[in-house]
Amino acid sequence: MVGYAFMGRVHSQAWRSVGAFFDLPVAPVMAVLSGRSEDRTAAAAAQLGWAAVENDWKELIKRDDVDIVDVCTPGDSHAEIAIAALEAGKHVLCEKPLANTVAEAEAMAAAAERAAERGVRSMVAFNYRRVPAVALARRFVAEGRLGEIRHVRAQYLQDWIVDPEFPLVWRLQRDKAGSGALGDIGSHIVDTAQFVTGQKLTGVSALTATFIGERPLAEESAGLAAGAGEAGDTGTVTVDDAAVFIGRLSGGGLASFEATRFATGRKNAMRIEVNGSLGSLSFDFEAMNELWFHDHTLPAEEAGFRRIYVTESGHPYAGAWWPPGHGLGYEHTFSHEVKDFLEAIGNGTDPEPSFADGLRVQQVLSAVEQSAANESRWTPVPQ
Ligand code: SOE
Repeated sequence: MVGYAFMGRVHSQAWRSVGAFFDLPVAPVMAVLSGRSEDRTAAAAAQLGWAAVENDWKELIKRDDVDIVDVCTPGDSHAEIAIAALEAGKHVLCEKPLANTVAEAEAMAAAAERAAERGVRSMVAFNYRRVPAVALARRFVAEGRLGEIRHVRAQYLQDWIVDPEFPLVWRLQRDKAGSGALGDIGSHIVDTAQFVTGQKLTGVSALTATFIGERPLAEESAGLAAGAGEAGDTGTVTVDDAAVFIGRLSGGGLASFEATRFATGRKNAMRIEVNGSLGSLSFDFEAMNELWFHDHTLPAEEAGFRRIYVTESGHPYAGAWWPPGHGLGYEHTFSHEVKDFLEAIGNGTDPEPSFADGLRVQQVLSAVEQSAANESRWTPVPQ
């Protein structure tokens, strides 16, 4: 694994526990953790359960005891690390968004395609696909239970940077993160909308805003929280704080998206509602074990949204954990992600979402930025 901050910690938890809950064709061994700072990487490896440490990721991908590279760094290094690892014959799991630019994502998707010919697998870590309720939503749509999809309403609402004194962490710097709320959390709802409906976005019209332009400088951040810089020093926020956009789906339906870190009171409200000719689905990550379903084929007197508590053994992923009714949390989505990845490696299949899927999300993000820079002009997404 490269990187050990928030994503590195939650991925470590997944690698550590997945084998205890799922029957896997291959067993993960947590071999090496890589990070630039010698002390901090050693401390993280000891805490998270990695056997060895490399301070240069290039050394990590040379090692014979490494078969899989898990990229948990900020977006500015995804392309270089992932491509080098694939070329070295290592399977790659890469954090989202896949890259900071479409050009990087294209290079990564091309490297993944070349590697796949040699049986080397790659996957981008859109973990919310692996929330049991989201996977169940996908199942309902695929089974035709919703009929024709007319609307998708997707939101990702957080509030962790409302305070103007919150420091300029890497997620607020374009050179490191690529974009702001758009890439960090908007990418999740674009992927989730495309995954649940099985359709692609064909074009968008967008608005973005940066509400707080200057922030105190941060110490190097270990996740979302960060220490303050020298008193009084500030730096410029170079990304969006919020993005709102509409889009058309390949099946003809209409979609709307809102990604913001300024929705006071909303902590991790990743929400999606889908309306079809035969029914509707609604999900909110803040109640992640629930999926709401309206069956429009029922008599009007009986129909209405009802809550499905997605903890039954027949529900996606749920049966591997606790008896029905004992819900799951954020970390489980990552266990499901590495489980699916290891199964694909063991069974010799290509896992999803692929780097090509990651590239398609990147193309949507880029279209959103272009539209927002051109007074919301309608911007097609390359298909
Ligand atoms: C921060 O906005 C963040 O940690 C994202 O980077 C993650 O992808 C999301 O799961 C939670 O929020």
